[in-house]
Amino acid sequence: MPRDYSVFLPSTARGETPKPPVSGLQSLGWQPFFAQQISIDELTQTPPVRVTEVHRNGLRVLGDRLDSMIPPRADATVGDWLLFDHQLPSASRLLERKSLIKRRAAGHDRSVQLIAANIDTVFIVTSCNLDFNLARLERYVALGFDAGVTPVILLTKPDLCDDPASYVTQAETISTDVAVLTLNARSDEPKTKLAPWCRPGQTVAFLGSSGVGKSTLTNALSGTNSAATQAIREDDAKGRHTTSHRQLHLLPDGCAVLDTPGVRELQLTEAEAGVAEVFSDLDALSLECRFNDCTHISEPGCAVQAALERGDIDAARLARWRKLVAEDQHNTATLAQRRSRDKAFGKMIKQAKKHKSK
Ligand SMILES: Nc1nc2c(ncn2[C@@H]2O[C@H](COP(=O)(O)OP(=O)(O)O)[C@@H](O)[C@H]2O)c(=O)[nH]1
Ligand SMILES: [Mg+2]
Ligand SMILES: [Zn+2]
Repeated sequence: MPRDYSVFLPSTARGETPKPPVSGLQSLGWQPFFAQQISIDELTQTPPVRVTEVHRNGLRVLGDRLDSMIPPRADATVGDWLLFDHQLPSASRLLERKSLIKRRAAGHDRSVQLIAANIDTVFIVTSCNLDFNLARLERYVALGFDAGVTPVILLTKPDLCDDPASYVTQAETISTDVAVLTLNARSDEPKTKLAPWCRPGQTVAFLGSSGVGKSTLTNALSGTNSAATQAIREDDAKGRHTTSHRQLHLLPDGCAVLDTPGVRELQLTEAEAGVAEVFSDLDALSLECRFNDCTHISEPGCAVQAALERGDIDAARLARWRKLVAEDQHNTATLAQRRSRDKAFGKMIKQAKKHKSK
């Protein structure tokens, strides 16, 4: 039976009268959450601008009749709001975020990489083919929950698949709080099927592997070809990276859409709450384990193992949960170590400078 998706929608989409398309700042995604952070004086002296493009050599910021490039800064990412300082653009104040999508940076450096800020809905995109992977979807959903964003799972390429419904059934096991939709990105379906989330003043993002149709979906929503797309390899369904930078596409009806390059490796860091939300049943069980640091492998009094033996939970899903928890804990701990090391180093430099100036 198809699920009733209206419960997942923002209140304005549940049959209330739609507001007319927005203008000015609102069409960039400006919301009361940001407005309440600034005074009228600030608003006139340092107008709000949104980071709409992130390039290696700078950030493009857009505001009400304002379009500028500012130097790159490590603390800002696409979707962020800044109070634009005309005299010294690099000193523009960063506004508090409504949501933040981040991951552990790829490679040996365990630092955090900011993916996008102030996103309302994240469309987690995969295809009805070899790209489909339950563990990866769970990872993305945990990331979305943890970021404070509404995750929605999109299954593309149903037109190239004999049995799209079987993918839907699998994806729906992830969480009862996440809508799952199939849609042909190359048709007119995206505009109608995604309309409930792509409302005026909203910001949505597409995340997923290369080749699943993120740029095609972006183009379908905007009605343009501003996002470059490319065919995938037929043998393993793998895509190639065509989208090289992160960019917010502003739609005429006042929704902002973020297309992202495919992410090869997505590791969670500081996402404990998000993982617990996806696996809320297992998380609740673990509270009943005798030891509070139970790893749920062979400890006596383990409520999770007991549930497994009774056949109440799925062994594969349990294994995926344990793997994600371990990964998140490991990355979070190394990140904390790194931060305290950096702090100690900063202190040492400060003291050395003080000493020198004496
Ligand atoms: N038949 C079909 N092709 C699709 C669909 N979605 C994407 N494609 C094709 O898949 C390829 C990769 O799409 P692209 O948007 O570049 O993927 P991205 O890497 O996620 O941005 C392109 O050739 C698209 O035309 C779909 O739903 N059906
Ligand atoms: Mg792309
Ligand atoms: Zn246990």
